[in-house]
Amino acid sequence: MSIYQNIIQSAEENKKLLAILIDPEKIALEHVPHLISRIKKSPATHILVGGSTFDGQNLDDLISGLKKHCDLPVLLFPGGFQQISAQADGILFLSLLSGRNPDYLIEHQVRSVPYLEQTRLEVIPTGYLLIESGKETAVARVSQTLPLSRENIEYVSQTAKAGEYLGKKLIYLEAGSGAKHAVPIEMIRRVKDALNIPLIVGGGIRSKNAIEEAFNAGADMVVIGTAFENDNTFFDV
Ligand code: 1GP
Repeated sequence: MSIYQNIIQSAEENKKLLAILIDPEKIALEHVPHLISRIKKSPATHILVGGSTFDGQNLDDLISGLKKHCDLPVLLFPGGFQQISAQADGILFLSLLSGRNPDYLIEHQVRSVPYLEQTRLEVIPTGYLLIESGKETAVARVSQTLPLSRENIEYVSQTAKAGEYLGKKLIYLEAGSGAKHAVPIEMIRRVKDALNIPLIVGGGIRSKNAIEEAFNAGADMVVIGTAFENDNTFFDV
């Protein structure tokens, strides 16, 4: 079964998915085995790898290290076309639909094609929506785009639906790594209601309670980066 089919099936069966995001700039290769031992003790179902400012150096080594010690699917979550590795299982092929910068809507995607064609990565078209979160995030800074207002849920919902109509297979509501405020619960609920494709939510989620709330509102997958980065025992009971 493909990674995407598995996400669809889980969404249909209301089995919630949890992804741990690894920012390659924040992990030294020698720490990968320890990191993996912690991930294995967590409820994670997927590993995402990527970052807004990462230049792609040593990405192959990092991902083969992860794959060597762990069976979870590894998905690239690229901040740019340099972040492609054939060692991963798939790629969230992101288009920043909340922004109006053509570089992040299509240019990076075009430039990634020669790299992607040398891999067997499962490519999952993903509409990526940056939501205002109380402070400027790396995604906004690097992409030079404005996030969508937290107040205008209708517009966020319309943007997500436009992504679905454009053929995206997933929608990712992103508050940004280390966000002050996570995506509002009511926004998750309304976007989920509007969509017929699975919904990923991430950014600024720092507690198990917040994970549960996002799931209950309709997130099919929640992404945890900073909270696990800061405390590898985050998921321990
Ligand atoms: C960022 O959604 C992810 O792209 C995770 O964010 O680091 O705040 O958990 P955090």
